Amino acid sequence: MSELKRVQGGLLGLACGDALGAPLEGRTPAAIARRYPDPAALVADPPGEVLRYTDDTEMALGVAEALRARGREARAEDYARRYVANLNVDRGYGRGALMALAALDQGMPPAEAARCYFPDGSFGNGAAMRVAPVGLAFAGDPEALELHVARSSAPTHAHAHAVEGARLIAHAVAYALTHGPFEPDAFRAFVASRVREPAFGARLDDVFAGRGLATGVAALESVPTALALAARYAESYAQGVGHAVLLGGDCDTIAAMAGAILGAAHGLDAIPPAWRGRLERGPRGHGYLLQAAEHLVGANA
Ligand code: R7I
Ligand code: MG
Ligand code: MG
Repeated sequence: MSELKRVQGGLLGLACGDALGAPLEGRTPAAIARRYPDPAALVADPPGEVLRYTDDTEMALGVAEALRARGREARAEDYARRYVANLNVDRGYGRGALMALAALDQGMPPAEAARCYFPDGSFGNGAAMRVAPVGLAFAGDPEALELHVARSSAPTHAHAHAVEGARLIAHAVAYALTHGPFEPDAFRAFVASRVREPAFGARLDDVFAGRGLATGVAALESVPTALALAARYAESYAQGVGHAVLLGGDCDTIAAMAGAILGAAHGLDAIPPAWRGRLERGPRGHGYLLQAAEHLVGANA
């Protein structure tokens, strides 16, 4: 399979997970199970004629656009400019993120803006939910990947947990792009080898052993869950993303993160047509996402 198909799978995989989870965000698994007992039900009857993405995809597009414009020269200020320019409050941002974006818009430097609402920096999953383009662009260059995880996170997320979540998702996406369909145990070992924050190591031990899939908006909760689902359903994009959506809670984001990983592993054509066919059209919809993926191939030059 071509690299382009995998990169497109990563970006569209993120957007489809986000848009499928969005109408069910905040619900309990039991409430969701009444309509959707399994992923097959989500394929047969997606939640909406049009699947509209949220802040997760809108900000991921910002990351992709900064990379398209500046390549490996992209700085925190370049990422910040895109996030601010793209902001559409209808897409449901976190409240700390909204405050940081307002401060950036007023000209506050990224490092300050990221602490203007939560003084220790947000521990939300906002840096992780949007980071996939960094993993896609720098899959063969872990040093550049780390640098651009830091730069793309900086404008809104200063907390060590938020950045660690973004690091792990970016590395996982890069692994999927490089390896294609992967062995669950090899993927788990790779992710564990990238951990820096002990709290994440402990959480990953739990979820990789099948204990307690947390669904909260904290990076420490939702990032390990997305990684565990990507491992457990390594053989199928639809199963992994479907099960992420069925979890409820912050399921748009968990499905976006798992979707980016499994989409990069299996490629664009593994996304069920019932999902991709309903993804919103329009100037920044389906076609624009495909185009953004094309520009990511080679953004690392
Ligand atoms: O991280 P962020 O961009 O939010 C992303 C989430 C995803 O689920 C999206 O789909 C969207 O729904 O929002 O936005 P933040 O506001 O930085 O963090 C998200 C939430 O985490 C905050 O609104 C808080 O509820 C919580 N949070 C904190 N609470 C107390 N103290 C994050 N950091 C803190 C903190 O330091
Ligand atoms: Mg969202
Ligand atoms: Mg969310």
